[in-house]
Amino acid sequence: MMEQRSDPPQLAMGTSPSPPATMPSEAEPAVTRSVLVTELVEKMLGGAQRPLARLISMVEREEPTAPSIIQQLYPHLGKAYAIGITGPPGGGKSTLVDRLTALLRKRGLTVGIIAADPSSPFSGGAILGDRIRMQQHYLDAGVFIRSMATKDSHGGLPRSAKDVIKLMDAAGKDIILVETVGVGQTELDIVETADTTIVLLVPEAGDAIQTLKAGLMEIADIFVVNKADRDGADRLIAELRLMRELKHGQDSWDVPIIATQAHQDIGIDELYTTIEAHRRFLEESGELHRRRAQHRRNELWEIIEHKVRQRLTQRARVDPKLAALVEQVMQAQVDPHTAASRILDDTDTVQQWLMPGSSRGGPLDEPAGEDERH
Ligand SMILES: Nc1nc2c(ncn2[C@@H]2O[C@H](COP(=O)(O)OP(=O)(O)OP(=O)(O)O)[C@@H](O)[C@H]2O)c(=O)[nH]1
Ligand SMILES: [Mg+2]
Repeated sequence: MMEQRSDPPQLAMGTSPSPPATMPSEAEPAVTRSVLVTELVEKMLGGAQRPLARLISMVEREEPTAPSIIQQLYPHLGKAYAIGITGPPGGGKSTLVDRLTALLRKRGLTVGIIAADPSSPFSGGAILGDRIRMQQHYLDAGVFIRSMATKDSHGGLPRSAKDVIKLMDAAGKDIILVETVGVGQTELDIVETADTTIVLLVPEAGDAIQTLKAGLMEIADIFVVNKADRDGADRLIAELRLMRELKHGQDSWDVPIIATQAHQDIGIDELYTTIEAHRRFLEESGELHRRRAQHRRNELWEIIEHKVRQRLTQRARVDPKLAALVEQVMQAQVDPHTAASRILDDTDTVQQWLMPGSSRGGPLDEPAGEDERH
């Protein structure tokens, strides 16, 4: 499709804070914006790439229209299959994603790629490297690539990644590949997001795995030992097998261990066959349905937590009483537990915080609020 060809910098856009020139301006009336959104969603559902890119940007920036975007595309979800690939920095995740994408395209499947880049000084370089590596896919209208900055320097997925997956799903992508750098706990994000989670390890990481192994077993649906051309690959595979033995019988899915050499395209076919087998296992056992239901429930709590926190921080900015309490905590004059109880026990504050529109007048014009704690 010409549209993507004329708009190649989608990867860079994901991490760039500056909106594309075609974005609605801040001053644009809400009605115009909602008409625009509906139009964009329709075009995106028809498979157009540029509206997809624009909607992703809106969702990523948490614009006021973001919830209505998701609401509109919600009936069109559920066809895509999401595969998460997590592992240490430089392990070969992007190379693997590139090779898997080539394989999927040969089989006539369309692909969405989300590359979560740690917000580190190196990420600029990683994005550039990925762009060069995945050049062939940038020219392919059946592939949509998006890079997103991660929550923190250790990796993990940005909160909006789940919505970006929804957008790609609604846009008709068959398979969505999500690459995240996993260091310790951050892999959990991907488990909460993907249908199949691949944990990629490399021989060099052998020792680090010792400390992580129990956790990794919980996370992985499939282990990939990439850079199998390097020394220590056999040892790593043996260690993983041993871990699996110990866990054997607890689950009906025995986590496969696949050796790959992504840069040489070795092992990719076997990996995809294994992914398909896992998908079949999830579908036939009803586990896919359960997993997705759980993900949706957790996502609901996440959204609520995020909003509650966001509103409270906003409120602390405009409510002098709350701001003063926060300051007292910062100065160690009040302990955080006492302060938290005081906030949560204050009916007026809680009401204003959870339902900002519930009373006339802003928090600052509400002199009655001054003596709410007596
Ligand atoms: N020897 C060897 N090198 C590989 C293999 N797979 C990938 N590489 C190389 O490893 C380097 C890092 O690969 P990437 O695909 O960028 O790794 P990544 O995990 O995406 O890295 P980050 O996204 O920066 O964390 C590149 O130079 C690849 O060519 C492999 O199987 N064997
Ligand atoms: Mg990468």
